[in-house]
Amino acid sequence: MKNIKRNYALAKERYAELAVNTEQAIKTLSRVSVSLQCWQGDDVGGFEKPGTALSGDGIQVTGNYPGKARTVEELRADLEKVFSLLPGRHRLNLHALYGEFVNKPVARDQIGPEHFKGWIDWAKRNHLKLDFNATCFSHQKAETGFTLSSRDKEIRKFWVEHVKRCRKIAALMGKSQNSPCIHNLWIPDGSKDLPADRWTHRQLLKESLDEIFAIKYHRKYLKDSLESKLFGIGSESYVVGSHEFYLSYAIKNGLIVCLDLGHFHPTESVADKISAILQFSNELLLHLSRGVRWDSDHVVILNDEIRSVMEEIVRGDALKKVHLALDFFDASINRVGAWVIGARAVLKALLIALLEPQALLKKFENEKNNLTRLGLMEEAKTLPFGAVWDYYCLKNNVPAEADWLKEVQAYEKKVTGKRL
Ligand code: RNT
Ligand code: ZN
Repeated sequence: MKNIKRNYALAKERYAELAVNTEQAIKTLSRVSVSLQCWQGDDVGGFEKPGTALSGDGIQVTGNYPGKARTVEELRADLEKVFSLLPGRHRLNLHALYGEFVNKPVARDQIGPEHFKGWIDWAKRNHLKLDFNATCFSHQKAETGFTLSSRDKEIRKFWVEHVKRCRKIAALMGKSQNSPCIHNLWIPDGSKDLPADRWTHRQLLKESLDEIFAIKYHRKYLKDSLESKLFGIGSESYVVGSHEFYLSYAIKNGLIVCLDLGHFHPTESVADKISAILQFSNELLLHLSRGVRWDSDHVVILNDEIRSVMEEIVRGDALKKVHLALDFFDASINRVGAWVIGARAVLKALLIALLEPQALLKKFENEKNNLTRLGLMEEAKTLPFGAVWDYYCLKNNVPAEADWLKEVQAYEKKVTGKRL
């Protein structure tokens, strides 16, 4: 602890030489909330039917590390542990299949606020705000590979009703927490092999969305976002809700687009898209994830991609416009630990961006001094941000350095490791 304070004092001096105020960076960081995905705790299982796992249609979880949450109580306990290891105040992102359908299955086109009252109360007690997602996958009515864009009118009607109900639930959450709830919509619709007709499904999706969003809620309570994807398992050749589709739809209708870091070509930069989209939209949602080969949902780590995304947000002074949410699920390692690694990596990346000698970099750029600009960018990579991070953790009474690992291990011994 003595070292943490001493290291911080030295780092603070070093940053000051580059016109960076570490105290200000810490203050800004402490005001940012990241929305944590409930689905990391049980491999996107949910509570519709106890013991069911994510079934195909577009996303997949691999691994069978013991200790996954099996009940609402277990999931909440795990989340409380995770939040206790993160500096700052954050949010919880729920999926519709996580409602409390205790002992009586409820059809997705029948769900209502009553199934989420427990979550709302729990969130209040834990000073957390909620976000929400319709669940248009892991369902018999999604098995053909099409939901909102299905050619079958009955199937479409079912999913339209589901999403309508989800938005209603989300708006209620927003109202009761005094902070808008973001409702994000991702659907798995697409096809494995070459379609002969790419047009009809997109037209049907547009019609379904028009019906869904005809119902208006105050933005104080609900903000709607749409998430595209490049391809999925079983939708390799065609995805109805592509980036162009949703970007166009969102801009035209005043909705928010959600960019998932794992949903683009590997050489495409999501960081570069932020300043483009925000010229035409007031807000953006990011699903922070890590694509590896075919999987778009590996645990987030402090890599170049996440760092450049945070840099872009900070350089554009866009922290109020960009909503940050985690989206990964890994069943092959301790799930609580995976959550913590991803969430802490995001906060670290943001801190590093806040500590960037931005004023100097922009000055050199204006002076066309490109060698110094590049040189300083290189030097900035080895500045002592770790010392600032540890100090920030200490200040927030959460484990600094690698101490969170001990806590996760103790929790495994006492709790998750005992789940059979
Ligand atoms: C799937 C999307 C989507 C899901 C969650 C569970 O590829 O990324 O966001 O991960 O809705
Ligand atoms: Zn996502």
